[in-house]
Amino acid sequence: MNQYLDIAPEIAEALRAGQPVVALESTIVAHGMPYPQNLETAQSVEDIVRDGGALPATIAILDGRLKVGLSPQELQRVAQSPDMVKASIRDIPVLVAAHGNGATTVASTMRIAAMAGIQVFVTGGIGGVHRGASKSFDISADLEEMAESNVAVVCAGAKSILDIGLTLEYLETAGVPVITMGSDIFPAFYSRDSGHKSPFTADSAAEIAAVMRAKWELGLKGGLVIANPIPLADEIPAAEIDRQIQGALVEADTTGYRGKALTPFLLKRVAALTEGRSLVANIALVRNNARLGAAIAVAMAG
Ligand code: PSU
Ligand code: MN
Repeated sequence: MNQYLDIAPEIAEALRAGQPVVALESTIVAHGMPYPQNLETAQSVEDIVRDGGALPATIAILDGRLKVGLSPQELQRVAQSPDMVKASIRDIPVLVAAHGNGATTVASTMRIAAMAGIQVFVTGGIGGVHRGASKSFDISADLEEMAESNVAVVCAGAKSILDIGLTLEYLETAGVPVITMGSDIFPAFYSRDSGHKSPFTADSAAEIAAVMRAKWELGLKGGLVIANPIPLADEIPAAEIDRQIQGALVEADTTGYRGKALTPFLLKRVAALTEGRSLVANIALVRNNARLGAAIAVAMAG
């Protein structure tokens, strides 16, 4: 086992026994939501995964150790301490060498989950190709990682702060199956309809698990995007949130937010401009994803 990895005993044992485990990221906790909603959401997502018959393994970098499975105190630390670096792939070796603290993005959570042997990962939304990427070159490392790590990422699609069409193109190039649960339309996080067709559709966790097994047994390297549309009752239709997203994008541009600071800035501004409505939707969709992720992990173990 990797000398930098700390797998919580309960999770190590479950993995050895082939029992279902679901990885969870920590950037969404440290940089995606305000305190205390971030901590409450992280705890409730862990509970939902357990209720679904799987073990939750929240991933973060603490004191330079790659942690798989956090204690309640460690989760609290991720949710509250101001020194949690937003840690993507490039940050991993730097934080390890400096004994630093990092909240892992989708990309780095996937990589660490794969190191630990976890095949299912639940999050809110994935990073992607930013609008205007032809000039800024801002394409999330999440997409590169999808071609690298054998992990299925359950999400509510991609936010329309991104160019969703280009994000889907990139995933096609990287050979990543994008499967939407129960719909032939790819979802846009707060909204069920991104205006883009989903490359594939599935109607059950078992069907998704069958594709995962086939992919990896064939030796096809890399991940899958499992898009789970936000429940209808929690949805903010695109037409109702587009104006705020546009506003946030213009603000980011004029105030010079770019690089790794851009996504957290946009999330904060959209939450403020919708007077918290986007945060409520965000919490609902992550919880919904936790239910599906647990079901997929159970189907993979069965
Ligand atoms: N999208 C969200 N919420 C999030 C993120 C994305 O709706 O919290 C976070 C995830 O951790 C994702 C990261 O991996 O932002 C992408 O950042 P970047 O675009 O800098 O790669
Ligand atoms: Mn970026």
